[in-house]
Amino acid sequence: MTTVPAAPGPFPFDPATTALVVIDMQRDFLLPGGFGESLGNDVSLLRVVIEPLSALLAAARAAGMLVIHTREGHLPDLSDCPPAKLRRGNPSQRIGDPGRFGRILIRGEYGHDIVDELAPIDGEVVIDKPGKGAFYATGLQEVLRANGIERLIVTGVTTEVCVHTTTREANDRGYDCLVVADCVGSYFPEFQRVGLDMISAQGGIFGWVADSAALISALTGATATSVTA
Ligand code: C5J
Repeated sequence: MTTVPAAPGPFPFDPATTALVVIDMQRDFLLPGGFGESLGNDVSLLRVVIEPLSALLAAARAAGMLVIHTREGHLPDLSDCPPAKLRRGNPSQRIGDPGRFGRILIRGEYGHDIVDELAPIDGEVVIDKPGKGAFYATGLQEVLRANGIERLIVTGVTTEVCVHTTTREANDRGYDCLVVADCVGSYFPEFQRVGLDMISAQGGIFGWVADSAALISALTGATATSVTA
């Protein structure tokens, strides 16, 4: 067991029973010229996450932790995409439309995949999810159970959407979650700040928040003993 300084208080964890979850670090959200930018967003606000998250990913791998990546997206025929999600808003491009990096948020397309810097390696789990939360309509719960996971370290994008939804889903299922402040990103600075505050408020209503530097230093001295891929 190791402990990381966090808000609202220390977060104790054992790397053997803790998974690093990397949410939706996909080209469609992060690359200049991609879907995220076509919605009028400044993707540099998400891209700042890549460097600290690469360092955290390396530390988690070195500590032998289970690493789980997620990708938001849909089947090519869009049969898993609720019409309400397709209709939402007034974007110049919609899910399934041709984009600069292939059909937008469609499984198998270049833009749907994870950015090169954070590409999964052999043995890591990749969860394809049609919703914002990583538990909805996926096998995530079974993967966690099969690996004896009790706590999650949550990273990725975007803070107030898929990171929040997944953290809330995990919290409701009994997992203690640590959200890593500089390894989650939002297109909206005020949502980033408030999104993080909402997690640790009220004594940690959804979980804990810490910086990657503190987490990496806690991980450096800790090594997982058993992880089933
Ligand atoms: C969004 C996500 N923001 N991964 N997806 O639509 O947060």
